[in-house]
Amino acid sequence: KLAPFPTNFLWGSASAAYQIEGAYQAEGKGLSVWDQFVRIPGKTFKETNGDVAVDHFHRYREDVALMAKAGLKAYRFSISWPRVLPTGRGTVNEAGIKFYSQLIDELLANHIEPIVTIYHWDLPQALQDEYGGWESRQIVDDFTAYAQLLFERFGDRVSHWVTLNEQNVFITHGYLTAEHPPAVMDAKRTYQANHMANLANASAIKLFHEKGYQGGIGPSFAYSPTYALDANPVNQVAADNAEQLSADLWLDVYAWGRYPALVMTYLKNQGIAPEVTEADQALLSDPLAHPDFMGMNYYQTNTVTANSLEDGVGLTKQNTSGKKGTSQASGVPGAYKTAENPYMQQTDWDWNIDPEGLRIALRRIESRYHLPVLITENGLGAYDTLETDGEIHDTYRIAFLKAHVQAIQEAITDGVRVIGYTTWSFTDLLSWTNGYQKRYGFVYVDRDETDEKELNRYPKDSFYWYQKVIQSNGEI
Ligand code: BGP
Repeated sequence: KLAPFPTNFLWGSASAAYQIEGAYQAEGKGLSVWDQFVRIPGKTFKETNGDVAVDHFHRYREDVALMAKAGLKAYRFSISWPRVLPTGRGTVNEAGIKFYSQLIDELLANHIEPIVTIYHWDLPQALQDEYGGWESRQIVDDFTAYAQLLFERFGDRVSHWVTLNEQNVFITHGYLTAEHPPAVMDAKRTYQANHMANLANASAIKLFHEKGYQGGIGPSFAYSPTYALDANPVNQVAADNAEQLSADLWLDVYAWGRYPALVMTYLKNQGIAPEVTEADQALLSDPLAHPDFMGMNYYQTNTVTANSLEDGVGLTKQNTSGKKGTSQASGVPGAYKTAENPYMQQTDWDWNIDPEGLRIALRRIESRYHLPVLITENGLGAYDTLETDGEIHDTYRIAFLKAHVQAIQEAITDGVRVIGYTTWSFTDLLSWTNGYQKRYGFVYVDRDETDEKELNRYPKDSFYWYQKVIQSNGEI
């Protein structure tokens, strides 16, 4: 028999500033690295960008009204760092503060709890230009000061804070595969920038705890658990390699403040290990710098086999075309490479559909780190069709979410403390490298520039399904 969802379970949805707000130069906002990156020809899918996005900056009241209609208990959104601090530090843009303050008030007035992400990838361009952004130690102080500003201005009304969204993604895509800004491909710089991000995360969490702000704080990690393709022992070693290199390398540092030993040995052997000073280690190990919950974004699992050191498969970019079957294997030579799992189906972007993997991810975080989990993202990116009557029959999304809600309930029954589930996403929004065609929302947003209904909102069938799930506290 399945255990019920806790009565205060945070049923919600999520978004990120750059992907929804638009108004990229409005009311004193500074530019972010994404505002700049999308202007480099050929850098993004079909040259789309977030200049207008879904215009949430001007339509937030309408969006919150829809959230209230859906019955959301929580809404996770991010604050644009350059909207509140246009040059990254120093002078505060009060108009930016006012926007988020009004958004928070609007949510609370509708009994929706704000979950605030401090950093969802839109670094102020000024900090990138001034000292190289995440590669410099200066970022640790600047990020902490930025976080403190938010705690001071909004801390009385916000009780869940997410420090960094998917550090594992923004660092590896920014410095290893060059899919995100600053589009570097250099392993040594990757792990150095990653170390700075670890320090920034720890420093902001420590400050939050030291100052005694209400509520809890934690990072959000993009977790894709790994399976070995089969019982061949060499594939089991490959799966262990992948799990350590793609999960423990981040999660162990967040929860315990130490880098996994085998990963450090591997990075040292390759000459790409970060430099960890004694002061760094002291900060990372400080219990005050450890999270109150683990935020987890879950989309899929990976299945791997062994990968030779000499002719091994290396990193490859993702399928950003939306043409099923166009992705290739990727991996780390000498460690692992991805393989097709015969038990799974894929989305049009070749992401594995695996609800059981969510249960596995939840169980592993609870049993390894003894932390409650806030599922900060999960959802299905798909093509949707707006019918002439304004309806969207996204049965595939309902099926996907149903299976994942069931997996969460199974994990709760297993004993995992899951505190909430904010699906990706509430409205449709910009997918960083896939443009607007890959849709995740409960609410369809018309992005057709040729028609006067552009940017109009339409609840999809999944909107009404989720409304019932929330009303019944988890009946799918
Ligand atoms: C996560 C990000 C989100 C969102 C989501 C979907 O990695 O935190 O911002 O974009 O993935 O990914 P995509 O847009 O590539 O389909």
